[in-house]
Amino acid sequence: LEKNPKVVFVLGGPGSGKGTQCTNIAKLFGYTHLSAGDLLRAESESDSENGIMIKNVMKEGKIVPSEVTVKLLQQSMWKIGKDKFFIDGFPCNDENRAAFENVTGIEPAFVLYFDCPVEEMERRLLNRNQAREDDKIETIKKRFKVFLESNPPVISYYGEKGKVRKIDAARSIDQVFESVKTIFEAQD
Ligand code: UP5
Ligand code: MG
Repeated sequence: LEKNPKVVFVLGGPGSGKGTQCTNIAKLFGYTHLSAGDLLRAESESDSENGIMIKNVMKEGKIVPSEVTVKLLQQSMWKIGKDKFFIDGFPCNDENRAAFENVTGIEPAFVLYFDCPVEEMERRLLNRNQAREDDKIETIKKRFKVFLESNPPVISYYGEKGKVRKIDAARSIDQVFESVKTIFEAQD
């Protein structure tokens, strides 16, 4: 790519609605939606050398090593070749964040942060279709623990740079969508 694409990180706990909102808002504002979790799940199903490792890490609700995730994200952006991306579910921790910025040279334009109480996120994940291996209650609890430990440093890092747009994600899908839309109308 001649020029780095514009990147918006979309963060929030498991079940906060990142994927749901990205799907709707991406179309509206001409972004390409990349879910780090989806890329990792696809990679774990392929016969890549990292497949088994990724599967095991995800089953434990832990964070896959940065070099793997950053490479997948970077390759996807190159392959797709568009100029505006939502990166959903990444960076999970400060190490992810630093690795992405160092390797790609990209700083996000801003960070959407879906703020949602754990009880509501748990309800949503348990109500989902149970198709995802990590939507079992034991793994859900582990994902929450990792999120609560690892996400605050990322939010404070970008918060200090004035880049965090926090959204109350505990409301209905439509209400959250309206808030997200307002943020993009103000930015774009
Ligand atoms: N729903 C959505 N919005 C709702 C609303 N406002 N009101 C009521 N219901 C709502 O939504 C979840 C469910 O809630 C759906 O059924 C939806 O209809 C409903 P969704 O939009 O899917 O929420 P999302 O925030 O995307 O939740 P997800 O489960 O995808 O979150 P995670 O962050 O846990 O999952 P992700 O796929 O990003 O990561 C999975 C794993 O991959 C991680 O645990 C980790 O092991 C690994 N990973 C890494 O190692 N590194 C990374 O960088 C990323 C992931
Ligand atoms: Mg998701």
